[in-house]
Parts: sequence; structure tokens; C-alpha cells
Amino acid sequence: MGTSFSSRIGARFRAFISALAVAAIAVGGAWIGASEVQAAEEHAIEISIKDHKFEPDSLKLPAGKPIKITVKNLDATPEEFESYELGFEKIIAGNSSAIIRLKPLKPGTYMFFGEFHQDSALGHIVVE
Ligand SMILES: [Cu+2]
Repeated sequence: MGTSFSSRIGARFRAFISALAVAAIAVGGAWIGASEVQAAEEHAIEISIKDHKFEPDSLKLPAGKPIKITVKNLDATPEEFESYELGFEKIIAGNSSAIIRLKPLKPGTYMFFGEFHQDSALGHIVVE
């Protein structure tokens, strides 16, 4: 008698715990799902500045996707990463990096340059 009572409690307790676990997985799953979608939509690329030149100086990017550009300035002096056509400018201190995020782009060719060394720091982005 005592055994069946405690096993009934035990069964309810186990049901409660498994319901909690299902809820936790559902919440965790939704959260992971959202961040995965965000990461999948954003196209991330990296570009560096060395000897006042961009490496690479030509980038190919997909149209219609948000873009994340990480710019590493490997020179000791600051550079300003700028594009009139894409409407950004950002000063990057020597030996440091910066992130530039762009809204989804239309197909085309867009020029960019390093404003502090415009004779050598030139490049372009082809969006297609
Ligand atoms: Cu500028």
C-alpha cells in the first residue's frame, strides 16, 4: 500500500520533471533557432590593410544579404575605411580592427578606399 502510494507520487514527479525538460528544450531550441537564422542571413567577410593597401582589394559579395565586413588594420598607423557609394566611413586605429555592417546591396560595383592613403589604399566590391 505504502509502495503504491510512493510510486504514484514518483510517477507524477517524473511526469512533472519531463514536462519541465520539454519546456526547457522548447525555449532553448527557439532561442538557438533565432540566432542561427540571423547568422545564416548575414554574409561575413574579412579584409586587411597592410602597407596602406587592401588585401584583398577586390571583394565579391552576394546581393540581397546583410553584410558584415571585419577590417583588420595591420599597419601601425590609422586608416579610414571609406566608400562614398556604400555610404560608410570608419577610422581604424593602427594594429586594430573594426566591423562594418551593410544593409542588403543591389548588384553592381562599388568603390572603397583608405582616405589617409588614397594613392595606394583602393579597392572595389562586386555585388552579384
Ligand atoms: Cu572620410
